[in-house]
Amino acid sequence: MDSNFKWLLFAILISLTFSGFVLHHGVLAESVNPDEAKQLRDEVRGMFYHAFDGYMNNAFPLDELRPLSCQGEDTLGGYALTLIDSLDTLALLGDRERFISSVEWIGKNLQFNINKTVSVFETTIRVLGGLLSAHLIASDYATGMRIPSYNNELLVLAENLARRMLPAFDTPTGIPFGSVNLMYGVDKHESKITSTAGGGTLSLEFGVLSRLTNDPVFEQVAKNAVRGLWARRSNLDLVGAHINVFTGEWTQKDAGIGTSIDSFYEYLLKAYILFGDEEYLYIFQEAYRSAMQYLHKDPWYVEVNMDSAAIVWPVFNSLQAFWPGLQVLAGDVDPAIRTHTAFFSVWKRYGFTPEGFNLATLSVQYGQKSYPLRPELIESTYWLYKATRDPRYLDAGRDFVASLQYGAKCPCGYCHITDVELHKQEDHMESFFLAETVKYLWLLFDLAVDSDNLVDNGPYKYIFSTEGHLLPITPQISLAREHCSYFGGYCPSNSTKLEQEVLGEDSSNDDHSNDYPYHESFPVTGLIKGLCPGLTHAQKYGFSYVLPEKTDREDVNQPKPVVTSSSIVLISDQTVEKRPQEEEGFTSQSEPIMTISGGSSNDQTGQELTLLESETDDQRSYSS
Ligand code: DMJ
Repeated sequence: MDSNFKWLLFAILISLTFSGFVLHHGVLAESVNPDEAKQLRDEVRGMFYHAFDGYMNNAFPLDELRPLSCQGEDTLGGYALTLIDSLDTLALLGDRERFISSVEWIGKNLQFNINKTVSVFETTIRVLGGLLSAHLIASDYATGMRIPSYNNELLVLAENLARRMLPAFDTPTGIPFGSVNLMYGVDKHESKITSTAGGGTLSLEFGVLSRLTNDPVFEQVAKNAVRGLWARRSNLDLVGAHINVFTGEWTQKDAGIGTSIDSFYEYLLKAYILFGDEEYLYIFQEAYRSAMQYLHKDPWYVEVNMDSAAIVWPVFNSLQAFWPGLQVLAGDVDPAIRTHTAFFSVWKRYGFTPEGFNLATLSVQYGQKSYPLRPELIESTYWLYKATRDPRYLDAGRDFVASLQYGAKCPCGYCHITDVELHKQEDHMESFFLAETVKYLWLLFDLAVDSDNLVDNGPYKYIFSTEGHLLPITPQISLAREHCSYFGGYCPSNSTKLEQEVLGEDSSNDDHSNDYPYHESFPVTGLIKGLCPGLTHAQKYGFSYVLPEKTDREDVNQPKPVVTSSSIVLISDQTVEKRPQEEEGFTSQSEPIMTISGGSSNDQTGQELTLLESETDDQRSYSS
């Protein structure tokens, strides 16, 4: 069969699925109104406590709950994983009492000096991230959840844990081993193969830790890992799924936005927003453009060979569903809406999203029938509701609640669904159900009610880690002064002044040897933190803006850009002193302050549609 014809067939099948969704929607119940939104928010709160109390009463201090048999199991390191993952949800729900008692218990009882080999990725996103976000809440009056007796116990634990993971980064590529023993380091028999998500999703947690401890090592190793991966991208700017951390060879060359890669993309953009580090932005821009060019088959995404862009997997996998949420953060809302609609049509069809749904056969992918309580589609629903306030996202939220309540609720919590066609329950509840799934559902409805919560109406802007943990954009974490001056990044070195000089600080002491050495961390791309007043935005970023809005003034250096559908939105920092740009007509406070054209395209030129039907779950590994 001619490849163009195959592609046409594929496109027709996809549009049939899509139109099926639209028809289905015609018979939906009335849209969620404010009263119902409030009821749903309260119901979600009840869901949280059903699962949290179920865990505390039946499983704690083991890692996770077996919600059917009401028992516990150690699944990661044997350190009360679900409690750590739940801490900031407790704070978000305003449960002072349980937040305090949980933080105190962890501070007194947890220790990582244990002979356990753990996943670097899972330990970072669940445990390190959980500890750091709870620390930042418990130690800060502004959150309304400060614990008077708290004395940085969680930060000390976080640092201790991260140091135990550092040996994993000792590889020729800088990409860490997938697992590390918390007592003895990396075992000599440890596998050298790791996933792209596993090696490239550490920058938020490790970066925050560096900025809280003033020890740059954590931020540096995480960034080196990203560089190690990105340096091995293909000529198409795509990354594969698995790589050998010693040789740097890709052992699995399927490029995609889901399984094994997903949060690599997520952390590029979020690390930029949180830390103001433009190197991440540059990588994100290139990676995103390429993903939209080769992986996006509007509204779906496929997996392709990273070198040839030939389609190898025309499959929706449930981890892809975070992508529309990321696109909202990137300011690329239109494709996000279309993709969310398509992904949600899969949920509507089965009541849950299976791990894999084959876009060519329009059926559940063989061996990928389960729904392990994943949050991704709900997360994107929250972001799209936040961006559009379209009530259809509340309606989707109501469907999520109904499915979980009728299909997944079990005696002591919520059960995994082993088969979305049979709705069979399995005796397991991943900790991310409380860290993410319930959190995003609650936030969705709270947004429709009064948004009086830490995230939407709190003292800071928050970035969600990939595990849903709240990381505030505070001056200490985002190095707000660098944020102030990062508009000046990417300057020729002779026109650069370090921020201390620019901001009028005492620069008489030229000994910068004890400074936090961020300037060191840019040699690869030549990015420099500093201010070079003579450059336009386009020169600074290497991008052209679409139609900068005309102002009365002759200020060509800081044009106020026009939002395009393909853009990066920078979120302003509310906490810093007034910055020069505000005086020059920038939107301030909670409004996005500027956009950068990002470029997206949809290449549908005749690509090979190769179905690898024999590959099953057993042959592919998943990032959590
Ligand atoms: C979580 O651990 C994180 O969201 C991760 O990025 C992907 N897998 C699970 C949720 O599905």
